[in-house]
Amino acid sequence: MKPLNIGMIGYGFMGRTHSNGYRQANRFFDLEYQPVLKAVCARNEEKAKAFADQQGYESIETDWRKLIARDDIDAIDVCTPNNLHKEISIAAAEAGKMVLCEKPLAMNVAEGEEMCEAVEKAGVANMVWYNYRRVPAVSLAKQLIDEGRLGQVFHYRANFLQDWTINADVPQGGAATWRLDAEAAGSGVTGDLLAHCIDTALWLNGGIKDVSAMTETFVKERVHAETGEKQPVTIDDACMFHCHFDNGSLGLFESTRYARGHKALYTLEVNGEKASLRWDLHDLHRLEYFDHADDSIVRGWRSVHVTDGDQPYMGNWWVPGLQIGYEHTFIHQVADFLRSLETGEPAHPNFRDALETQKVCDAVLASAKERSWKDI
Ligand code: SOE
Repeated sequence: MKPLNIGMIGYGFMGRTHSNGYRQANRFFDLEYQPVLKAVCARNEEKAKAFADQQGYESIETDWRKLIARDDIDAIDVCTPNNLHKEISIAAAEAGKMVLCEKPLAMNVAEGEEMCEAVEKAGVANMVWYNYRRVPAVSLAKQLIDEGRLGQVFHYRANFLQDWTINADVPQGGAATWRLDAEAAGSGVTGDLLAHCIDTALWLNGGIKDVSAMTETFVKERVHAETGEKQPVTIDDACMFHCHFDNGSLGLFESTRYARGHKALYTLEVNGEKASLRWDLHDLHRLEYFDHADDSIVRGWRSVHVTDGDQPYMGNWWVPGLQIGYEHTFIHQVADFLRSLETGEPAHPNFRDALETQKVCDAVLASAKERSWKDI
């Protein structure tokens, strides 16, 4: 086994999902490389220590530049708020480290371009954590589309619905609620939620040509968690857009944090000439599939329980019929990244792929602001 020494920066919810991925990948996939949890970095020493103890990191740092300078680190995992992605990723690449960056890639396209140039110039492996591609049912959707089973695609539809910011007392900023602060997040639901839908859509259905969008900010002012001051809210609380794909199909996307009753409902549907498919994160091991070629008297939506050994990733897990969950998407992403180091074939989505998603996000926000169609 070749060790791959990981240095993680940040220790929030995503830090836990990635750390679990690093620990589990070799237990279920036969791989040449084995991640070693070398160090975690956070400004607060006590919190970094507690995270290191719980997740199994060997050491801590409180200054990310020191972590990047360490000779015993091969790969930097950027799990910070979005406003630090660029600076850390570029510094890591310049130091010759591989970079795994949380989504969205950057605050905007200009930053994303600099990040792509840095990793490409340094020639370091890079990847962005758009994990939903690696839900087995979503990977199966990709396989069915690539096999041509849907025929010409007419419609692509996706939603990502949450309800956790309806209460106007939820603050913005700070460690727990930086996603509500445009200074730290860049945007609201567009970069946080729609970016997932866009990444999956580009992967399943190809490039997007142009977009027309609307956004809304329902709660206009919130207390900032760090200053205690009431400040205007400048993120988008909800965003909808429609678009043309390069393949001629029409896209319809919606995300919000104000859909009472929905906690993390990511759904997608693709309608083709010959067949349709749909998927729902709350029932993530199922792929719904309708094939018009079926005998008409039994034709209907099938609910495929994606747990069989010949379905994506499932041969590495339990026995047919026993399902897996959200955390496994990160384990799959680690396994695919480690495999890419063996084969020399880049893992996806890499920074360049994520820049395409960023372009769509920026165009969506510009379209909403200017109330006009935007080309990508
Ligand atoms: C926001 O609540 C969030 O945690 C996103 O930041 C994640 O990317 C998404 O997968 C779940 O929701």
